[in-house]
Order: sequence, then structure tokens, then C-alpha cells
Amino acid sequence: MFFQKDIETMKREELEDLQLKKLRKMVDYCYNNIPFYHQKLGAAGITSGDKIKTLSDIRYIPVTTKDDIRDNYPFGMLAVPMKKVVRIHASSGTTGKPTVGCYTKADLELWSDIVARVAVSAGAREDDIFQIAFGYGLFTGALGLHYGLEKIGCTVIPASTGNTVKQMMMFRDFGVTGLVATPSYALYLGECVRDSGYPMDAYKLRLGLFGSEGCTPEMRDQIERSLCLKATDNYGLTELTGPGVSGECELRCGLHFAEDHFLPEIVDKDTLEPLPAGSTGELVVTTLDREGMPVLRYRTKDITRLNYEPCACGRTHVRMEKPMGRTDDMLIIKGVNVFPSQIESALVGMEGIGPHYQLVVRRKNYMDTLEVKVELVSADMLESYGILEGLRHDVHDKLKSVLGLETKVTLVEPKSLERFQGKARRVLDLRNQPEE
Ligand code: DLL
Repeated sequence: MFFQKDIETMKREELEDLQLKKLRKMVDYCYNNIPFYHQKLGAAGITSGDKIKTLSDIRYIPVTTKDDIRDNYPFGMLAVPMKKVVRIHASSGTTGKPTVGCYTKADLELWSDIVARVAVSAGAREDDIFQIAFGYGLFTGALGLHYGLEKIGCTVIPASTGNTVKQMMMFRDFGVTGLVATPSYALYLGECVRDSGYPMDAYKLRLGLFGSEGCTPEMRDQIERSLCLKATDNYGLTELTGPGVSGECELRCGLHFAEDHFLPEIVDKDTLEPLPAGSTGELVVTTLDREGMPVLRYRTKDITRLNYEPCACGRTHVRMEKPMGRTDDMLIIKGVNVFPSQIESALVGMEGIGPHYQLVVRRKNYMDTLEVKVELVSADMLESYGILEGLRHDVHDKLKSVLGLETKVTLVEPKSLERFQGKARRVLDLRNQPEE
């Protein structure tokens, strides 16, 4: 078992003492070993960890951004000589240089510990057989979960993504009980399982460890129904190590943060001022133990909330609400702030339409407009104008009441929208394209 009871149920005061001790050490470590931090901390007058008297003094430490890491590409943020680095990962980064993560042996050990912790708290057991359907490669998801699950003693199948027929064959033939994937890929696999023609009892799936992108409760219901498993959520970032930063326990009421290794804060995304406990804002995280590439006050751009109430499961580590989106995902349409997750919540589960959707943003006469494309569940509906119009109105009105915004709703044929094997890309932004 990998329940670290003494740590995971620690009294808050003791936990905060531990965090403060580690934070002071980390400030010294960064100041002394990373020129970028030497300069930044020096300019802020924090030339030693002793300057940090209480945890709230962390506010005086300057934040670190993705651009800081990119500006120091590839190894400028390293705190150790390259010969101590045993693994390199990188974030996919759709634009510009990727952000690189370097791991020492100790970092890899710690990483598999925190992933094992997340998996066990979600309900993974030694006798589970896990199929890892994350893309293997520079992405931290696959190898992160791989080593964490092996540490528990689970059987691990490094299936990677693609070839859904083979994925389903392995589910059945190997008696797979656990699935690791992005929620979007799990949704697609669920669709394939349903269409595979095998009865559901040919599949032994019982637990999903999903993460790397958001998933609304409505989408989660769909995934659970189609794969007949219990879906849990886990969270992490390449810049902080990868998966293992936080994850849901079996009660699924927030993602427990590995607070003995990471110090989370919520700040106002515009002023960067720390916000009081319970407020919604941008998550900023400091690594407390990372050796190769530690970061101080890393701005995740994820919008969430922290709940410090102990959980009914007995764990005391703070629970992070599922992020509602990233600050850079937020669309501003006719002055209204819209997160794609709000649209997903409104659409998924509506009768007559499937869970796949696409958002198309355009700019017309200096004004942004939003088209929402949703799939019909049955091609038969295409034959009745009355049914289609009725459904289109229903979707339109629901979106209007949730978002307070006019959208153009387009109903498309079943299975015509793109399916995703990694993180979904549901927003098509045409604002910089010439007007149609
Ligand atoms: O996605 C690490 C990971 C892999 C986490 C596998 C969980 C499972 P990056 O590719 O660097 O790392 O992307 C990090 O993905 O800032 C969030 O915006 C988003 N993200 C990750 N997990 C979740 C989640 C990995 N559970 C970025 N819910 C983060 C919502 C998530 N968003």
C-alpha cells in the first residue's frame, strides 16, 4: 500500500512548520544555485531563506512565469550540474520553444512516490492491471503514471495512444482493470467500446485515472457510463514535475495537493496579490523538494480554489477544486468572459446531442462571435427539419441562460467532429484570419 498516513493526515500546524522549513531551505538553494533566482531574489532583498519568517512572507518572493523558463531555455533554470540529470521531459508547447523539465535520480524517486500516492488515494491497488493510454515521449503523463503505478505493484501496460481496436483488444484479453488517459481520449475509447460489438462484461475496467486536461462533471458521467468505471481526476504540470501534484481521493470532493512537496497559493491574476483562503484565483506553486529544476512561485495560469477543511477520507492536505480553466483559455465574447468548461457543462448530457463539441471564435466588425458546433446522436434526426430546429433552439437557449450570450449553434452529423487522443483542442480561433 502507498498510503503515507503520517504525512497525508498530518495536523495543519505541523504541515505548515514543515513547509516553512523546506521553503527557507529552497530559497537558499535557488539563490545559491540558479543565476536567474540569484538575481531575482537579490533584487527583492531576499538574499537568504532566513528572511522568510512566516509562510505568508512568500508574497515577497517574485513569481516565476512560463516565459522566464522559456527565456532560460533549455538548461538555464538547472540547479545541478548536467551530469546529475538522468531524465529530460518537455511540455508540448503549441507555440515557441517547449518548457523543459530536468530530473535527478532523487527527483524521479519523489515523482513516482507522489504519483503512487495519487493513484492509491483514487483507489488503485496492487492487483490492478493498468493500461496507460497517454502518449509516451517527452510528455510527462505516460512515464509519470507508469513509474508511480509500478511502485504500488500494479501491472502496467504501456499502450500509448492510437490503434483503438488494439486498445480494446488489450482491455479484454489482458483483463485490464484500470485506464490512464486524458478525459477526451477516455470519451473516445468509450465510444469505441460501445461500437465494438462485445458485451460490456467482456471488459473488466473499474477505475480511471484521468488528467492533464479539464473534465466537467457532466463529461465525467458520460465517460463512466460508457466505460463502466469510476473516473478520478489528477493534476500536474511539467514545470512542477508532471502528474502527482494533486489528485482526487475515492470521495472525489477536490484534488488533494501533495502539500509536503508543493506549496500552493491563490493569487489575483491581475495584481498577483495573494487572496484569502477559499477565494477563486490563479494557482501559484512553489516546489519544496525538487532538486534538478526547482521553481519558486510558479504561475500555473490555472483558475481554481483551495479548500483547507480536512476531508472525510482523513487526509488533511488541502483540496484543490477542479480548475475551471486557464487564464489563457478564457474567451471574451462581446465583453462576456466565457470558459469553454461552462459551455461543456451546459451541453453535455442534453438529449439528442453527443458529448463532442467545437467552439469557433471569429471576429466580425471588430466584434468577437462564437459558433458552437455540436454533434447529433442520430443521423435520423437530419431528416426532420422540425426536430433539428427545435433542438437548435433548445441548445441556443440553454447557452444563452448559462452564458448570458448570443451564440450561433450548428448541429453537425454524428461522429463528424474531431476525436482526440491527447489533450482536446476544442477551440478554433479564427480571429486573426481575414473575415469571410
Ligand atoms: O498535463 C501533466 C499531467 C499529465 C497531469 C498527466 C495529469 C496527468 P502539462 O502538459 O505541462 O502537464 O500541462 C499542464 O494541463 O497547467 C493545466 O492547465 C492542465 N491540466 C493538467 N491536469 C489537469 C486536470 C500535464 N486534472 C496543464 N484538470 C496545467 C484540468 C489540467 N487541467
